[in-house]
Amino acid sequence: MIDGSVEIQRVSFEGLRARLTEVFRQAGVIRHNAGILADNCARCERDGVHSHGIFRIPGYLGSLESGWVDGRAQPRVEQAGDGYLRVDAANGFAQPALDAARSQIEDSLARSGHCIVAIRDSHHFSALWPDLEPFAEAGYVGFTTVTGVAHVVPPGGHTPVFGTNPIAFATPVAEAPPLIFDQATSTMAHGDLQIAAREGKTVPMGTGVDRSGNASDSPESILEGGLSPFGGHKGGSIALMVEILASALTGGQFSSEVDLSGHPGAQTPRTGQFLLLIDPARGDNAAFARRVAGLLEAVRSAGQSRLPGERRLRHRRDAERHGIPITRQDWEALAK
Ligand code: NDP
Ligand code: PYC
Repeated sequence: MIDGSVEIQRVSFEGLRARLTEVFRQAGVIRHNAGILADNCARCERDGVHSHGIFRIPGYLGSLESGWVDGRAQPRVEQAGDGYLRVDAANGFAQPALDAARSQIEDSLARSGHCIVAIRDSHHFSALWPDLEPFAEAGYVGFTTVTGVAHVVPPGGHTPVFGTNPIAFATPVAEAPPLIFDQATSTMAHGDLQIAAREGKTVPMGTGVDRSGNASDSPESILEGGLSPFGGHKGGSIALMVEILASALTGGQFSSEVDLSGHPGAQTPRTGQFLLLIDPARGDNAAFARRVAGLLEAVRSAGQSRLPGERRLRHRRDAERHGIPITRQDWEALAK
């Protein structure tokens, strides 16, 4: 199909994952971890989360090629208490670190009905929903958050301190896919700001500030200055909480401590990730998923026409039927 001057083709999920696995392998990532990263990236592309799909490949490669992240890292999992795991990602990616803890997480959930996972010295460069979705499909409520590179100024400020610090929450819903929301705690994800700059667009006033702390609608100026937290001081407090959970509690670096300057091309944040998983049906609460379904129905009846995750799942259904749309240029670039 020709869309304007851009030629779009449809590729299968398996085809895209295989090509991405090869990309990570060529960049020196061990096979197991390459498969995990490729799967994650292909899921984002399939679900229309373009700010965290193949758009991110140059950033992954820049970090790998500059030696900033270790594609061969072997995570270490420590049982820190009942239902409490600490994971040292050893300067590798966060998703393989989470995978390394998976069997102990499942044991904790079966035994205690909850699990806290504190991952440190990890790089997370993707969306968070893929980390939670399998747990929510298995019946667990989940919350996760990560810190990033300091791109966000505190409320009223002029100097970036926080990362775009996303938070994601997932819950089972009776007779429906899990409900998952996954959002930056900044007005906009940094990836979307980069895309707006690339496309020559302006952004709404309030999105961020220029280098001097003045409000700006120019993505280029905000890239030099900083994004604002969403929702003024309330979002600022949530971004602060993320720094405390995903960095202070895990033992990872704060966003403001991440120094990419010695690694040209590196983009991935070397920080931490916090996860909390709970079995909601424990303690005679078997009605949980049914009650959540009822609550969502009330929200719809009250007039909310779009619930979080619905757009993403619509993209997924379309991709499952017709293939994942990708420009020929991107597809060929991945092959190189
Ligand atoms: P969006 O603002 O696009 O969406 C946030 C959430 O709200 C999604 O769950 C979305 O569902 C939902 N949503 C969007 N619009 C509506 C609406 N009108 N009504 C109801 N629900 C809605 O996300 P962000 O730009 O803040 O973040 C995008 C991605 O970037 C996230 O996946 C995040 O994890 C990732 N990110 C990762 C970072 C990292 O350090 N690794 C840092 C920052 C962001 P739906 O998906 O269905 O549209
Ligand atoms: O889009 O803000 C972002 C982001 C930072 C790290 C990964 N994604």
